[in-house]
Amino acid sequence: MRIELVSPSAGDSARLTPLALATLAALSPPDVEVGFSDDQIRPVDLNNGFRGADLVAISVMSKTAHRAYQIADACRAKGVKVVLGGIHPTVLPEEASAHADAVVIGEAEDLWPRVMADFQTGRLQRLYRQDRAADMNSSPIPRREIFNAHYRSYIPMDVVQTTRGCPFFCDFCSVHSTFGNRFRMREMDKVVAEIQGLTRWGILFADDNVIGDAPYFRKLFTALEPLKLKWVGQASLAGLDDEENLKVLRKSGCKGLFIGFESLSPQLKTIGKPQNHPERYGEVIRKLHDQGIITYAAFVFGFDFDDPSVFERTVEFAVANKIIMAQFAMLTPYPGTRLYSRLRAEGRLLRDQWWLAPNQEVLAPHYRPKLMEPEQLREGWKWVWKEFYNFSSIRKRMGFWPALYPYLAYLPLNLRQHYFARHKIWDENTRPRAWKENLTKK
Ligand code: B12
Ligand code: SF4
Repeated sequence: MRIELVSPSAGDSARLTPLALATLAALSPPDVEVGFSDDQIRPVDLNNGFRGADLVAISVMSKTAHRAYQIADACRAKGVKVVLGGIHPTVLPEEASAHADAVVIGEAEDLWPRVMADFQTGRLQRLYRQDRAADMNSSPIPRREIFNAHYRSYIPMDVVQTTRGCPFFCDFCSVHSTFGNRFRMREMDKVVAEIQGLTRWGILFADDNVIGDAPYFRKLFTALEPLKLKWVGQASLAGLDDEENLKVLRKSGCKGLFIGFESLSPQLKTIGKPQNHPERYGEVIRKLHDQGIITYAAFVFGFDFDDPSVFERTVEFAVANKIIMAQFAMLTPYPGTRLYSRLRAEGRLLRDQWWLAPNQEVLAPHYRPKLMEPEQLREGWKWVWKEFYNFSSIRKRMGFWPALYPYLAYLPLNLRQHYFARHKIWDENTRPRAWKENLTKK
């Protein structure tokens, strides 16, 4: 029997190996042959995909739902059975069910072995629902060899997860409602053993907040010190005031942290993010830079307290504080979030199921902001990308901070983002590069 694990694409995104699918591979019975397709790297041929597969399993985020359903429908038209799982089908199982033979609601650790057993005995069910949060220690070491065929196409980092869940309640986020509002940790020995077997240049920790449980984080990352890792991860501002955490970060080889600053407004608590204190952002950035850790800052535009002056203020702050990398997003009402329910109740959604639109990127925002028109939000967002990554601000942000080495290391990344800002954001050229390459080759 052969299964095909599929990562659908919705546009160019960071080329990182999808950990969920390596986990599914490891949870599959050993006698099952496992194939893997990454639609971003080699676009799935809808007329002729996955020959020889008995079952196709697709991992779906809201952003990739449209493409995932397209692939699923094409497979089913050819008589191949399809299972959908991941955050989007977990939140909207009925919608997903219209495109699948089975939908998995929740984490795979307990459910995937059941799906496989049922499929093998011809008793596949329509829905599989998790009845309790998975025990993180039941998660096997992911079978990363499924990525070997695309080895060179990925950023040379292995993706590792140490915790799931988040105790915060940001109202635009799906994590606390889907993965629970407390941290679930993996046993340290298991994490260390997994990392010892990795071969790529660095590691990206897929935890939502790698320093979230401070005692666990300190113990684990101190144990990792002898491995001389280079790693990046995501962290909440809540633990970055703590000097001890900063020291552990530096000593364990942390090179950069993706941090949800979200906004410079003091009204952040109204969206469930009281742990962020904008008046202290500058200090946190400086402290991280002093430890040689770059800040990859995430900002969101379009909150109810954002007026059109937000764009210029944010860029000014980011350049003045020498933020090396930043990501800017328009507020997006993901299904299953409090934000989605509220905007819907207020009659402010422009498209209830925006994720089903093939050109959702170009249509965004998908709701009516309070203090500006939707077009102002879109134009302001585009302007920010262009402004932050233009050559003049790259020069101002990087200088020779704090030494020549980081300058050399991060300049190419900024130049790449300069290209991204101009072609993907400004010119609205949103289709994945590989799709075009494929068309030209034909
Ligand atoms: C790492 C990560 C990324 C990486 C992805 C790397 C990669 N290739 O996998 C990068 C940085 C590229 C990324 C990008 C984005 N991300 Co992201 N990301 C995450 C993060 C932090 C962890 C995901 C992860 O790897 N988890 C580890 C694996 C093992 O767990 P898992 O994926 O949840 O899978 C488990 C189950 O869901 C299930 N499962 C998953 N797939 C399948 C499939 C089948 C068939 C089955 C049976 C089960 C199953 O089983 C797995 C094991 O239990 C999550 C937050 C989170 N906690 O989930 C956000 C998250 C998934 N991202 C999110 C978003 C919004 C984005 C972006 C749109 C951001 C942006 N503005 O660009 C982009 C979209 C990328 C794209 N594809 O176009 C949202 C998605 C919300 C939604 N409703 O879709 C999340 C939930 C964050 C949030 N705060 O809400 N992301
Ligand atoms: S801190 Fe991050 S993961 Fe936790 S709820 Fe807020 S945005 Fe989501």
